Amino acid sequence: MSADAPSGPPPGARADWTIDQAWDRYTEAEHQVWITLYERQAQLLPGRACEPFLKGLDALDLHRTGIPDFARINEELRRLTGWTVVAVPGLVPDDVFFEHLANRRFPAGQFIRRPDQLDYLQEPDVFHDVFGHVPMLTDPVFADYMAAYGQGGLRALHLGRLRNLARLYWYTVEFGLLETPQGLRIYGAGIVSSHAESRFALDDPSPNRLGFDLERVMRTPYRIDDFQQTYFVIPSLQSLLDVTVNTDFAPLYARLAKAADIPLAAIEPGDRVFTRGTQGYARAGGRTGKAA
Ligand code: HBI
Ligand code: FE
Repeated sequence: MSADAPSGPPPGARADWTIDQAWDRYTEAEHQVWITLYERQAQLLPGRACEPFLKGLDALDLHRTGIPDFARINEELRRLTGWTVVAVPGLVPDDVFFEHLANRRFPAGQFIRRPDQLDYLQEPDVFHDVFGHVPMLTDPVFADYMAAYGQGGLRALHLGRLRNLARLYWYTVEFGLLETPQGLRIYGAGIVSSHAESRFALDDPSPNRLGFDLERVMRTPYRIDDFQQTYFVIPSLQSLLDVTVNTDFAPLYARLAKAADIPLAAIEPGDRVFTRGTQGYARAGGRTGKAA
C-alpha cells in the first residue's frame, strides 16, 4: 500500500499531511455508513476478534451512533498508551507515515466509503483506520510495537529495505492472526474491518495459516486486491514486540538482499503449519472471478 505520492502535501493539508477532521461536517448519510458497518462487525466479531481488540472497542466507546470525533477518542487513547489519531486525506508517503507512527500518531483517513463500497475499497477510509486499527492501540504491548515499527520504518527507508518491512506491517498489523487457548483470533485491521474476510481468515479451508517468522514474512509478497492466500499466526502480542526490539536488522537485511521471495501461497519446509490451505478461493478466481 505504499503511496508514491507527489513531493508535497495536497492542498489544504499541513506539512505533515494532516488535515482537520471537521467532525461536525459529516452528513447523516456518512454517519449512517459507519453505523451499518459498525453494527455488522459488532455482531460478528465476538469470538473472532482477539480480546485486546474487543476491549479497545469498548474502552474507546467507538460509537454505534456514527463516525467518532477523533478529539473525543484521543482523550482516552492518549491516557491509555500515549497514542493519538490524526486525520489525513488518505494514503500518505511512507516517510510521513513512519514519522507519525514513530511519534505515536496514527494517520487515519478522514473520509468514509460510499454506501455502494460497503464491502470493499482499496484506500483506507475512517472505518478501516479507526474501527480496524485504533482499538489495538489501546493495548500497551501492541502500542509499543506500532511505535517500534514506525522507528524501524524510518531506518528501513534509509537502508532501501522498505519492501521487506512493508510485508511485516501487512502480515501483522493488517492481516495478522493470534493463537489463543480458545483457537485463532484476529488482530489485523484489514481483516477485522472486513465483514467477509473476518469469516474467511478464520473459517475458510482455502488460505494457508502458518506460524509467524520474521524473516519468512519479510520474504513473502502479499495481495492488495483480494483476501490473503496466507495468514501468519503469532503466539502472543508480546512476541511481536520482542522480535522487533531484539532483532539486529542490519544482518537480516543483508540476508534478505540475497534471498528470493517466497511464492505467495507456498509452504516452506520450516513452516509451522496450522492450515495447509486448498487455495480453492484463489484458484476459483477470488473476488473478481479471474483465476489467480
Ligand atoms: N498511509 N494513511 C496511510 N495509511 C497507511 O496504512 C499507509 C500509508 N502510507 C504507506 C503505508 N501505509 C505502507 O505502505 C507502509 O506500511 C509502508
Ligand atoms: Fe490499514
